[in-house]
Amino acid sequence: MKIGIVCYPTYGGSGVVATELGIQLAKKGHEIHFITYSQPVRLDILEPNIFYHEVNVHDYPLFEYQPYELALSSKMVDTVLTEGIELLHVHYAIPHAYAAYMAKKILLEKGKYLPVVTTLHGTDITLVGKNPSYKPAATFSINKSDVVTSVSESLKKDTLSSFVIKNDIKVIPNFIDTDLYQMNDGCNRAQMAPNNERIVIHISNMRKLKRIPDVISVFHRIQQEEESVLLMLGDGPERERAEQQARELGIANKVKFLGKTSEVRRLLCMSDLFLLTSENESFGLVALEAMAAKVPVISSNAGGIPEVNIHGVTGYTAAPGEVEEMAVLALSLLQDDEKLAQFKQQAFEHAKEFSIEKIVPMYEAAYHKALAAIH
Ligand code: GMT
Repeated sequence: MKIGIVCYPTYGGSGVVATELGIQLAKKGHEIHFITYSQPVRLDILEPNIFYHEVNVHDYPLFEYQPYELALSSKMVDTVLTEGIELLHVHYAIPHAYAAYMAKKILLEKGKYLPVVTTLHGTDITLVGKNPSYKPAATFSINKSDVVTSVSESLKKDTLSSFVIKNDIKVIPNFIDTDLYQMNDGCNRAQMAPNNERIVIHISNMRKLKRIPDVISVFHRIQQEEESVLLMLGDGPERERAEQQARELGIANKVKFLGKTSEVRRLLCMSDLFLLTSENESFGLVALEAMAAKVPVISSNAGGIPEVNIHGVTGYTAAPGEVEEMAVLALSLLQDDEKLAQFKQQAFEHAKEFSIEKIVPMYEAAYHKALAAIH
């Protein structure tokens, strides 16, 4: 199949999933055309069957806001016609599903029917999409997609309760290549924990909905009873406040803010426990990444997280904001070598349920369904 993939090419989870999906589909022989405003970070355009088409948004002094959707629709039309693309798969509804609908209408005028598959990822529904400024357009474009998928049962439920959706929504969970997380050269724990402390880790874009102060509070409580360090990976608006909080609590020497790093897998490899305290999270791809690296997860039970982090098996969950409960659960693992080893293995085994081999064919089936709609 010749497939166009549209996504946010940045570090966000939806972009990561879309890029990995494109790479895996290309390996299976499909021709994959990424249509984005910059090259997706994890994309190697020299790989066979992978093509990249940049959306150019021209600056014009009259515009306070550049009309990105227009440029995207135009690029979709142009790429579909010149490359013979059979189907578009857009990740994150806003504004991609809307731009795809416009492209579809333009192409119809030219006698070409273009099926559109829309994958809902999270805040496109739970935060941005619900906003009255976007809701009518988001509802309309989701309903106009030929096939709609969501990354968790929880997100499907949220979508159906917040929007009037006429389409069926197929749940296709995110996936992971567990092989990538097996470090053959060993994990150099001493680099981060010279005194053999436990290593706790958090990774996010540090926005408000991640409840970053809770991460620091949970760790503050952990380190009172167990020698440990906290690795904070990623960056975002809540980082400065968290650094301040760590200083005020007198634990700044134990909390290492490492920023946006490409060493995520090596840092996960040396970690004992992952913290994810989000207020809302449709899936929690980062929790799955931790589990693939054999790191159990202490998380909130928000949104789709419990579909990934199984309470009492791959880690533990508690209601968002239940800092004390999360800390006690974390300590129950960190203070028991045998239990920690067992949870590490269980986390890894469960991560394998989200393998490429299991999930990618589900997308291929969705494409066949969308294509069948033409006839
Ligand atoms: O909202 C975000 O944090 C970004 C968003 C994205 O587009 O990267 O993440 C969402 O999609 C990820 C991939 O499907 C999920 O793993 C995240 O849980 C989800 N984020 C939220 O729901 C907050």
